[in-house]
Amino acid sequence: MNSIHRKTILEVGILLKTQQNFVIFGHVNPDGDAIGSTLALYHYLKSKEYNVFVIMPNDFPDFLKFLPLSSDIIIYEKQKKEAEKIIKETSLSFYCDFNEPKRLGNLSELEIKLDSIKVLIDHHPQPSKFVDYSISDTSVSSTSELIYEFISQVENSATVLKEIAECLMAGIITDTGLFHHNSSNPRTFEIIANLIKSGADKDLIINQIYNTYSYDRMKLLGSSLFNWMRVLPEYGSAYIYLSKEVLKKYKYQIGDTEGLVNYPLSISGINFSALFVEHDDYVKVSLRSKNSFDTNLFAREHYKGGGHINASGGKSFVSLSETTKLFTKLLSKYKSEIIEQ
Ligand SMILES: [Mn+2]
Repeated sequence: MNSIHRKTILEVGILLKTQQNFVIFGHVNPDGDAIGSTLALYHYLKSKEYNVFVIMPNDFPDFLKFLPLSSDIIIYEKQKKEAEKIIKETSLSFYCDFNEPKRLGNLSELEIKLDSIKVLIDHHPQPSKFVDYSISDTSVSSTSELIYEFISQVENSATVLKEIAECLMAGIITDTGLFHHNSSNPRTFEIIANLIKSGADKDLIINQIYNTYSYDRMKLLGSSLFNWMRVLPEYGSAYIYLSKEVLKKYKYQIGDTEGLVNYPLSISGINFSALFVEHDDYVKVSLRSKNSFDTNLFAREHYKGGGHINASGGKSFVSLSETTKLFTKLLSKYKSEIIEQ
């Protein structure tokens, strides 16, 4: 973490003491890092007896609901009036794990008009400038890692409250895919060590997140790999496509396709993987790579999305079959970038 960020953290640390009403926002379709980082900050500010709320644009997967106080999270889609009242009264807003207002989904218009002080804590590339304070660092594993740096520096302590440690551990574990990617910096493991010292039970957290599939989810995984995966060795690529009918057959719940996009990368010679999931008005696109092929650029260019080099997402607004056809066409254009690395 560089000295500019250290300075900003201390500035924001001082600023906290002058404010009372805080809101912490996460992004649409919140993942483990969005929930882990916001909830950890929530526990911290609550322990300081501030008036604080976490607001998400929409609901989050069940496998994250074991996290302490996750039931306090306000889901804008379900609790509009309550959320609007809280947002009006807030004097300081935190934005965690995203860096563009549009990632707030249906909340974005309402929120950005607000004249509260804005603090960004995030690790995605190319942040847009809409905040007063920015702790934006693409070199860390996750936003949860930055929240750890924030709390430990403001408190001047390497250990944190147990609840904070559990949330941050969940965020780091999910954003690195169990330390498969974005985790080659020794600092990440120093932080994990400090979280264990703080009382977080690593094995329990991994079991809660990864070993709590429903039988239907497991069958969806089997079917996805057996029936709906196409492997294109000539492009070093593979994709999985899931129609609404298939999702219905396996009683799809939010979070059931989480991690599915990583499976094709286990095939030798496959460097780039995509997952296409059909929704009512669009096809959700997830992209992963295991070399330096930049999925963030690919998602920005073709799917109105973005993310990181090795993990990105976006949307396609043509049919599922059209989406996979166009994708295959694009592969021939990117072939050398995907393979020759
Ligand atoms: Mn993240």
